[in-house]
Amino acid sequence: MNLNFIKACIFDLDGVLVDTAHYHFLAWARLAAELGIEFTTHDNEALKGVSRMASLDILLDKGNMIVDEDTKIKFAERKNRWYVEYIKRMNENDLLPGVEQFLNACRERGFKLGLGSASKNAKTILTLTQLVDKLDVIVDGTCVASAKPDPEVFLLAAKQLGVEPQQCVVFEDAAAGVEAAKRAGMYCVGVGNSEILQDADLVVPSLNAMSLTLLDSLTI
Ligand code: B16
Ligand code: MG
Repeated sequence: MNLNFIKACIFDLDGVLVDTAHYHFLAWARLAAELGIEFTTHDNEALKGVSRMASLDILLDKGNMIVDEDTKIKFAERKNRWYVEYIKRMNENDLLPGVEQFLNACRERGFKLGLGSASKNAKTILTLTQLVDKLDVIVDGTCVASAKPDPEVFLLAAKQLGVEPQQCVVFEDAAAGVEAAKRAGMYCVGVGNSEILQDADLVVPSLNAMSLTLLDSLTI
């Protein structure tokens, strides 16, 4: 069976459409340094696609730190203030390679297009990079109760797009996101490192390597 069943593409934001993963890392590393916790780019992999509070839990665990809820909220707010400061100057030139071309090709093919992101800053980023009008629905961290790897964000995007989960392809850069897509019953293209994204149905290094011809040639 080929992938002719596809009616919609759902894109993760950080690491797939834009390189905000780097700014998340800078902000978490700054908080970690303040707290005296060692934090490397390798540690950062576990935070990708994971919600802000879950990311903080992972960081505090790494430092063997136990703090109360109020302190956690203050830490998360501090990290977010730095992150928002870093992303302020983003514009359409910050889209990752191949994004515009692939979105346009999907649109011409008649696919519905959605966002499925854990970020609560997604609308700000989409506005700065002028992507808002290119998407039919935007489902982000402000719309769901359970974060990735829970499939809620992708199932809600499919529902809002008016398609069945089995008719969707998800593009994801994080292991937690791949798990969420597979649990949603969707075809998943991993974007990035094939070792980290080994549960995806297909892995490409970036959307630059993605085309409708490639999608058409796939079989499951
Ligand atoms: P925020 P995605 C995720 O976005 C990021 O990958 C993850 O690193 C971040 O912690 C999460 O959003 C929450 O982001 O702090 O902006 O609400 O990859 O699902 O688009
Ligand atoms: Mg991501």
